[in-house]
Amino acid sequence: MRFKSLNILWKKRLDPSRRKAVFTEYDKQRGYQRYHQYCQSVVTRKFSPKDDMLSTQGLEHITVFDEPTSATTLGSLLAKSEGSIQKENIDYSEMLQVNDDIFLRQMFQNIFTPSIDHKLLHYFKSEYFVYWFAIFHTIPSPQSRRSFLWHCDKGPSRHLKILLYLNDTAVHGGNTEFFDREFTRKFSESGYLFGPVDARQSDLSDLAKKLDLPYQPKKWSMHAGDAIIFEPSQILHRGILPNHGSRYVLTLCLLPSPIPWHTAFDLTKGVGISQNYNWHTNARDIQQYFNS
Ligand SMILES: O=C(O)CCC(=O)C(=O)O
Ligand SMILES: [Fe+2]
Repeated sequence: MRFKSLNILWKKRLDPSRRKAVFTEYDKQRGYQRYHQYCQSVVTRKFSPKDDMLSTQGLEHITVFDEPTSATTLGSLLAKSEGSIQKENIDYSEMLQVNDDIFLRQMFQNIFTPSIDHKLLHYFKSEYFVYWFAIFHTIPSPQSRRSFLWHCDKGPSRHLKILLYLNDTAVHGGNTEFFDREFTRKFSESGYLFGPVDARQSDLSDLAKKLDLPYQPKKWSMHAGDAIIFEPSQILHRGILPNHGSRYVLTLCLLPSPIPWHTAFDLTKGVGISQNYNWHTNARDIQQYFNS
């Protein structure tokens, strides 16, 4: 009897209809698809077709900074940090608060090199902007929770995150693992995606086996200045906690934009426009920041 009710409870946690429900909510009901189409309709820059890994698989490992630039950037962020925010119940990670607009604008300018800019322009087929950014400092901790267990982020189907490692995997032992878009889509049949946070797992191999899917998570040895660009709502991912040092990761959340990122940055004073990293209830409200 006890096992039967546990089984029912578990089944409830596995629900294949959730993926469609999430994308219907964000893309259609909250209007993120319409907003994206609007951004595409006003793009003036030209971009040529690309079949890079980001387009074909939904994730790509790139080098953004060389080692010295990464070290200088991290040093400046630490020096400029005016404090940190720790989320409730998360004692292994904090977000550094840096408010120097001029420094941040230059930092983003250094990140959005012509080749990365073109990759993003091509991915969105529109301009893009930094919806929010955060500098995560994570320390060694024995127990993986939340974003350190397998998940997809809730949100529109077409948005991107950049995880820019400011120090080396070798220095801390931390990393991030991923499955590509095709695996994640097939795996969605298991009903695991977008389940309750407390049902997240560190090992999906049993569920993958039931679906006859090869279980080969991707990860790269992240050197200081390396980044992963990925579609967080369509790509299963999980952080790997550091085990012998501090891990510093700059996370950027990118959305399509009707105007280039630097104009958006100037209009929003560089703070990003998402309140507490939450999605706007209606994507129409994002446009108002750019009408001036
Ligand atoms: O910290 C990590 O490696 C993963 C973070 C994550 O899940 C996210 O930024 O969506
Ligand atoms: Fe995530």
